[in-house]
Amino acid sequence: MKNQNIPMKRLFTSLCTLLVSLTALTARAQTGTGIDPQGDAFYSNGNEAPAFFDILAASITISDTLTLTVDVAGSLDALPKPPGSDGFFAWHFALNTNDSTDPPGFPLPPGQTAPAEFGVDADWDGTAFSGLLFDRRPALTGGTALLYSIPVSVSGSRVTITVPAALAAQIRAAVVLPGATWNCFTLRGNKVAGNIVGTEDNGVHTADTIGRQPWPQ
Ligand SMILES: [Ca+2]
Repeated sequence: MKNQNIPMKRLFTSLCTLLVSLTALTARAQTGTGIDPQGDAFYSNGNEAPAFFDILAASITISDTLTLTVDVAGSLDALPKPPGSDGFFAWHFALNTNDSTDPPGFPLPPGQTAPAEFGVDADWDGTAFSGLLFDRRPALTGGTALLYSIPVSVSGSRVTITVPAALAAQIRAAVVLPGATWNCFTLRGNKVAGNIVGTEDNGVHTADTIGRQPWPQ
C-alpha cells in the first residue's frame, strides 16, 4: 500500500499545482464593460448616424494582451466609402491611464490637450480595416506620439481590437489608480496629410459615445 500511496500523493500534488496555476491565469484577466442604448447615434451636426456607428456595448479585457470590443446596432459587412477627401470611419477607445496628465497634440492639433494617454482605433478607409494604437505620453515632454499598427478583426456587428502583449505591458505599467478610465466613441473624419486630426474643422464628427468608465481592477 505504501508504494501505491506515493504516486497518488504525487498526482494529488500535481493536480493542486495545476489548479493553482489555472486560478492564477483566470484571476489575471479583468474586464470592464459599458452599455449604451440603441437609436442614439447622431453626428454633432444633428444628422442621424448609421447603425454601424450606434454603440450597444463596449468592453476592455486586460490580461497579457488588451482586448477591446465594440458591439454596434448594424452590420459591419459591406460598409460604404466614407465621405470626404481621404475619409475614414473609426471605432475608437480613449485610455486615460493617468488622470493627472493631459497630453497635447496627436490626434488633436498641436497644443490642444486631451486626458487620454493612449488611443486604440479600428479604422475603415473604404477598402479595409486597420488597427492603430497611439501612445501620446511622449508629448508630455516635448516629443511626439508613437503610433503602432495592431490587429483588428470584424465579424457581424462586432469590432475586436487586440493590443499585443509587449504594448499591453506598457499600458498596464502606465495605469495610475484611482482615477484611470476608458471610454469609447465612434466617428467619421478626414485624414490630413495621412494623419487623423480630431477636430470638427477637419471634418471629424463623433456619432455615439460610451462615457468614461473606471479602469478594470
Ligand atoms: Ca490623462
